[in-house]
Amino acid sequence: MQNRTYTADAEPGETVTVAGWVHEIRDLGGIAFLILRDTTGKIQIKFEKDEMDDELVETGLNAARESVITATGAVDEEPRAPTGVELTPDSVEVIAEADTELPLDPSGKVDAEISTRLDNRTLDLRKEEVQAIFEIRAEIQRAARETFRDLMCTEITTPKIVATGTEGGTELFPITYFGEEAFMNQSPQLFKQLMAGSNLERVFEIGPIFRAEEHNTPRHLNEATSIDFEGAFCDHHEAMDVAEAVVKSVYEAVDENCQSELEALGLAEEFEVPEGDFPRLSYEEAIERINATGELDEQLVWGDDLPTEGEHALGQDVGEHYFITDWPAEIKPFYIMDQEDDEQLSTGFDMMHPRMELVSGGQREHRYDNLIEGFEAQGLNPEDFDYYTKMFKYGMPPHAGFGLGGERLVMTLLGLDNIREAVLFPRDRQRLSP
Ligand code: ATP
Ligand code: AMO
Repeated sequence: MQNRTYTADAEPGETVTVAGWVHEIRDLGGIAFLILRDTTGKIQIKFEKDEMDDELVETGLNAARESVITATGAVDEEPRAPTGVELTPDSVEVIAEADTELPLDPSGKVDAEISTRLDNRTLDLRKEEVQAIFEIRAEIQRAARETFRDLMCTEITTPKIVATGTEGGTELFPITYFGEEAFMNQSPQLFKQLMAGSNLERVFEIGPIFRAEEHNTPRHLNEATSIDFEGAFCDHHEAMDVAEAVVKSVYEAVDENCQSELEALGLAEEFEVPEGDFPRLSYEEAIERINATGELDEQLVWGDDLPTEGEHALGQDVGEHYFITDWPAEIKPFYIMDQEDDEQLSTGFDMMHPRMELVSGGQREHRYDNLIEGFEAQGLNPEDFDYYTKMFKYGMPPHAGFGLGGERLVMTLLGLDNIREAVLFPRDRQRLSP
């Protein structure tokens, strides 16, 4: 819209046209105020009934809440106005009228259930604190991209419709692809590895992953955003360094560039950028510490995956981001390399937030024969992965990488209770639209 001024840019002494939604109307009798809201904030529009054209007053004050309007007039300083300035209109135009009955209250005075909010995301995102989550999410992705670029990585986009899965057969969404069976991709794993073997060497991707998780939890989605890294000539220690650098840079960027959003969420005081190196515990140490907390009914033994309560107990114990390294090889996928001096141990690692797992990664098996054996050991037919395995015969360097859950990063950074808060239109067992 030409000549439009954002409310945050409306300076005293100017005559401007603002455009946005009717947030609130306060009619005090002789004087009334319409609060107009746009993406940058709000502005008070003053109607002095005796001094203004009746039609103008009527147009402004009869507009239903959440209608879209424009108003043109002089901006003046006004200490009593919420933002210290107000606009006295010469004209007001209703551009799109809103129903008087709304499915949820964007002013936030009346709470709504999460399902009502997700069904009406447009209205939900008119709330300052919900808008703030998505402004911060965008900043997180921007900062992650910048850090990867600083670390010499090239951003890639890999296919989401694929012929084979990699992260366990039960969690695939099958689709029909011109009469053939295909799947929605669970992870860019194989493609990013193929690019680590190309001259790109160091790559990253921020893109969707699809997982047919049957269970309904506050930290699983059926469509999530994965922040993936893969680097040639990297080992698992270097991949952990990259994961740590990315997570820290994201916290720093939010701290530096999102203070008003943190304030809208009531987090400005408590928000902290992680300091110091993230501790790196071995799997063995992790299970010992979990057992020592006495929080689990049954003691964990070597080879067990960490149950959710175990992750919580350890998270409380450690109290900051940390890595778990030296996992048993048998519970890590085929593409993770075993340790050279002990085949029982893998080079796989997880990065944990005290509340949950954020990252999985490791050094990859780049030796052709070992890779084929790994497929067979996991019950996969290596021939189905020929497009991948054959590239390991043409000069595949050692490489390592990780996948970082984008929504879990937003969720843990902001202390959100439910991962769905961090997605515009979440996909879960119950939810396929909007
Ligand atoms: P009139 O001026 O026609 O007699 P009124 O008596 O309703 O109308 P005021 O007494 O000026 O209006 O104000 C009513 C209330 O609105 C008061 O509490 C006053 O502090 C507040 N108020 C007045 N002008 C502004 C303004 N520009 N911004 C915010 N609050 C205002
Ligand atoms: P993994 O399966 O552990 O590893 O996934 C990596 C990270 O992605 C996030 N994540 C999810 N977030 C929300 N809902 C889900 N259903 C979901 N599934 C995963 C988590 C998890 O830590 N290919 C490997 C990564 C690698 O080795 O590079 C992989 O996909 O935060």
